[in-house]
Amino acid sequence: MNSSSADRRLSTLSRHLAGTIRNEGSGISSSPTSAGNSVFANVVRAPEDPILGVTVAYNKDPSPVKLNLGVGAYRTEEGKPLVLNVVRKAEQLLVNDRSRIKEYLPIVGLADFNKLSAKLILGADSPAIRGNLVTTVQCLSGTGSLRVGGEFLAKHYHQRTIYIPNPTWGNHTKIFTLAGLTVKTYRYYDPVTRGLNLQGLLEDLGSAPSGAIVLLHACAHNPTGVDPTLNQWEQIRQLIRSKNLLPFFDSAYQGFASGSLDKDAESVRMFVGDGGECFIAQSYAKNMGLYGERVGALSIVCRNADVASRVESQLKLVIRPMYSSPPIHGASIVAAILKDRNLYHEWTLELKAMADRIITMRKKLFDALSARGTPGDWSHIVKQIGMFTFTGLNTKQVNFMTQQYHIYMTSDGRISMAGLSSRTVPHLADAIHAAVTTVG
Ligand code: KET
Repeated sequence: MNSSSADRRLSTLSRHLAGTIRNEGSGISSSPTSAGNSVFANVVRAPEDPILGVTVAYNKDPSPVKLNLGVGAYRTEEGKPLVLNVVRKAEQLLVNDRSRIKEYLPIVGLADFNKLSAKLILGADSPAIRGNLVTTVQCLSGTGSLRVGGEFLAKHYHQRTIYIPNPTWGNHTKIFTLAGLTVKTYRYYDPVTRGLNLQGLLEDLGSAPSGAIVLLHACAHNPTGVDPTLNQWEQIRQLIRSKNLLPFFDSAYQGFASGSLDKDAESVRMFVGDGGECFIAQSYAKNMGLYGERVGALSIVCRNADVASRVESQLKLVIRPMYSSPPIHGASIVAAILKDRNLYHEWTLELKAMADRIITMRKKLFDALSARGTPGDWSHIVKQIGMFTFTGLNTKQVNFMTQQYHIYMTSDGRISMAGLSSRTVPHLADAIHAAVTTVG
């Protein structure tokens, strides 16, 4: 899809979200008292979410061989969800501490959690943190952090257009549109090379209006698994700074790309290191396995400490009427782990083990397809980074794999490698082989 057709699709979607497109013939129901007729009789059934809806379909399938490779959620070799040992330990510490209470947190969340989260993404020795240039607020995981950042920008920033990569995580468009921003896309992925379209990216950002916001995936780009090299990041940084564009990082996979927390933060640190301003949304869903605890943070790096503190005062006005203050449990787990040397070290080992298991799955799937002589070049399976493989399978092939093999994945051909195990690789390889050889 080229950028202009992607933009047309976005503008239709944004009118949908704003509620200005209605079904033919629908109108406000005449009277709430008319017998047997609901005042909501005209509500149209919404489609399932393109990612979370895959799990809904999977749950309905009675087949014993079914496999859910839709949502990006880590599974063990046994195919089970994983609670990290270090998380269990931290929870035990919290439970044993009788001095802990359940009072409301402040609007901005748990102070320790905020400080430690900024340190985790920016680095322990970050001059921006030392200079009090960073304001961090605890939010409802990555999604909530993006939304709070989006709402703040729509209210206080002069340029309301945000450029997101094409393709990107499907929820980005909805989050930023509903926050009140205008969403446009920039070229990112080249399906021919299955790599980064750096030229297209630089051209599109080069022609963006001065000041426009640019959404960047800090690492492990979802859904493509294609990240810029450090050299390419540097070119992107120079362009963004020279045009006064405003970078907004989505960091949902720190530690999951390379297995190293510091390495996966290099892109962000490069931008913060130049002294310019930037936004960062962090999620602990994947790297601490805290999915359902909804724990994340929004950091805004400002030019000076006074601006940072005024920005924070306005973030509170965004948060208070939205959900008042964030939940206490998940953030307490994260803070307990980040502040204790031993727990932190244990976390890095468990994180590395998750990242390594995913890399092993990549090798196994690649070998299984090679062994079957499946037509095509599958080297991207081992080259791509992070939780997902962007297979290149089309929607028809995906549907075929779901119907014939009970394998569930998003219709764009993305598979969550974290949901795969040694036991299920052969089944997936059989399905891909059959899809490629029988469905065009
Ligand atoms: N950013 C990206 C790039 C992302 O992939 C996700 C989740 C999030 C933010 C938000 O995660 P949170 O749980 O709010 O911290 N992605 C997976 C789950 C989902 O779609 O909700 C996914 O793509 O499968």
